[in-house]
Amino acid sequence: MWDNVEDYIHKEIKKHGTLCFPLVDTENSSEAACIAKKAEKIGASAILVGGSSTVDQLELMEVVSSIKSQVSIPVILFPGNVTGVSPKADAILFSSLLNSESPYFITEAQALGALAVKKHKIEPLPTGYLIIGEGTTAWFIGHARGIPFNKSGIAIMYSLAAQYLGMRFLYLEAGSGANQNISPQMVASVRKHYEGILIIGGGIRTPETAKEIAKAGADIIVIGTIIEKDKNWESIFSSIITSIRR
Ligand code: 1GP
Repeated sequence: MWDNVEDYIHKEIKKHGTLCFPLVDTENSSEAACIAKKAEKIGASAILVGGSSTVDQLELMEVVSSIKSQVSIPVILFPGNVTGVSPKADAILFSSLLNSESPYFITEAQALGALAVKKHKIEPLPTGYLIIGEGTTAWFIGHARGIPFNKSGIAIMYSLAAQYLGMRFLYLEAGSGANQNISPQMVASVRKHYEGILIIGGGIRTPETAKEIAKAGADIIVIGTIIEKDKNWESIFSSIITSIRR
């Protein structure tokens, strides 16, 4: 069991190497709980709930409560806006979209949401959020100036800035359902400089890709679309976990 989600994540990384967090859709609470339960059984270390298009807070609350009733691993919010804060969650990726062109996604949404995080005693995990590439929902909604996939140097600059600003988590995001995942080369370049917990997500669909990203230095790999769209997701998810674990 765990009291503090950040400590738990560190211990899990020490134990297993790279971890896998499924990102669960907020549209259907009974299905979400069932998916989360299966994912825990397969080996997920935590469940992420949210995304850039989560806007219905009542639905989100139901989904978080139903997942909480089914799993014993942490349920972590992954907000794309203030509407992504929900009372029953254990923790929140309290993120700043560092390469947004809109101050709203860098500090304003965070200020609007902060008191609710405190009130509901949700553990904040300070996270630098960086969008790589363009054309995805996260990129569009977040007014991101996407870092080109082949510009690892720019990703390094932002990653170090996140570290120096005290962000203990860094999420490199290609966007849900992205055609292209973040390259292992970019992950390895960032890994050389960023010392916190490195999360990679977007467009990862195969155990082979997940393995390369893990080997390049990712601490956590996020898998969303496969779980939502692929009937065979349990077997793919299981292979991904096997391929990234030490
Ligand atoms: C999205 O990084 C996550 O925020 C997961 O991406 O849906 O492409 O797996 P996919």
